[in-house]
Amino acid sequence: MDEIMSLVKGRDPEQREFHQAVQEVVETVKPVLDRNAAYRQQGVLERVTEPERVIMFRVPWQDDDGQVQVNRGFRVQMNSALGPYKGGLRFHPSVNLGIIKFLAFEQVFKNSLTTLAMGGGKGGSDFNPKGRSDGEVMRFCQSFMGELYRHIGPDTDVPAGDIGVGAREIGYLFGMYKKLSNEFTGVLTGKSLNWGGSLIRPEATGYGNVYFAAEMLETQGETLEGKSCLVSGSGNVAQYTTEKILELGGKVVTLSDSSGYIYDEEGLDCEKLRYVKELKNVMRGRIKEYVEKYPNAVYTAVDPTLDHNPLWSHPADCAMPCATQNEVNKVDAENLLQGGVRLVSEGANMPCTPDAVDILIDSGVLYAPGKAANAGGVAVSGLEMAQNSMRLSWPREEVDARLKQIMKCIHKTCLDAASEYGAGQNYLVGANIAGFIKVVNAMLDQGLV
Ligand code: NDP
Ligand code: 2IT
Repeated sequence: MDEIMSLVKGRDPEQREFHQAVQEVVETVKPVLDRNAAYRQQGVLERVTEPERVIMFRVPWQDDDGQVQVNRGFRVQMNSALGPYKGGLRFHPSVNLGIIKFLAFEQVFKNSLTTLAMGGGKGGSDFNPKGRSDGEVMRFCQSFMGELYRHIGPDTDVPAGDIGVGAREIGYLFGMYKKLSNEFTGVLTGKSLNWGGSLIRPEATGYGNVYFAAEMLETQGETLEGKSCLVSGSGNVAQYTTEKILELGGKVVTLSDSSGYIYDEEGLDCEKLRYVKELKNVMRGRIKEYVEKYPNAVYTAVDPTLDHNPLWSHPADCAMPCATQNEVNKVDAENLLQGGVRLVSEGANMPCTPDAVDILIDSGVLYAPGKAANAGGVAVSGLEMAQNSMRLSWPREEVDARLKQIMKCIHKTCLDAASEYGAGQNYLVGANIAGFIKVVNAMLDQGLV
């Protein structure tokens, strides 16, 4: 294990988030390698931690003042053992190769858990869409696709959204792909409904996260009814996590963005959530505006130099981090326990730091890692691909029922794998082991490629 970590770190010393994601998987799959000598002989860890292909490219575009801007584009095609590369695109100024590699690595095991035939990949850019006009976003997306189109395709690599990439960006990206390739195909998921999108795809990550949390609670004979929840973020995943919690009778008291968070002691309701969707998706505003509309709520600006985020200090039963990686650290985890939290389900990718995860699991919290809990998004992307191939679209109830079934199945798969390897109800161990075994067995079947 030390050998593989020093290999990975030695190759790319600056890619901290990638090391973090690899370390977690390598540690938890050790018993799998101990049981099967072929894995070690065939160098599966060395192979699975090295992307099949990395594409980096210049993205030049012109802003509204006529100034030339240059961003960097990425697509990491991590693993295609189970199907075409599949995974989102992130547009955020913090994006670099290490971040995209960590996300692509997580995606491989997540996609493996979904039961669908999808390999893993991820892409994006350090472009910051915040404050940019629709015209600027369109020109950026067109330039980005001007290079990306030659590397993707419905049977090769199918990107989707992630932070900073929603329905608007997918539309501009799709338009340019169609023009360049002269083909109308299911090359992207998260498309709008009237030209190839799937019902429930916008909702899928958040709904799936809550379905997974409900499954975990059911093992204790409990439900979400009456439970108070801390939710972070206010984008796609946070909005639909909130919507499903409310539908199941739970209470959501916080939402956030990168500047701060709101605490609404009365809890959000459908009307307040409708306002948040309008504020974030249409007006593209900030979460602090919530308290102007609902003055009983309190906004707290978060000082990034603080050693913790006060959002996680409020008393609650459940926490669903839905913003970004490493947003819950050791101090936050201690504060969650102090506040009575008994369930943490990761809507975001790797939102808890490794020491936070240890604290939560050691104290018996029901903890669901992102690669299991947020797999509903990519699962419904897989269902969008299936519908596109058939040139048919399924009704809302059918997609939702399939999503629910897939989340139930992932939950069971995690528990079965954890129990087979003597890890009790440890969902982290279960998700990593089950996701890993399926991928590496497919790799071994397909030879050294
Ligand atoms: P959105 O862009 O819709 O929303 C992101 C939210 O997180 C915003 O509220 C944003 O605030 C906040 N945020 C982003 N970066 C930071 C940061 N550095 N610090 C604090 N807050 C931040 O993205 P999504 O909701 O789609 O994605 C959220 C998370 O869920 C990500 O980890 C993503 O990888 C993961 N995910 C998304 C899936 C999907 O289908 N969309 C599927 C599975 C996982 P601000 O406006 O200030 O930037
Ligand atoms: O992290 C993720 O799973 C996503 N951003 C969704 C990927 C997808 O292809 O739908």
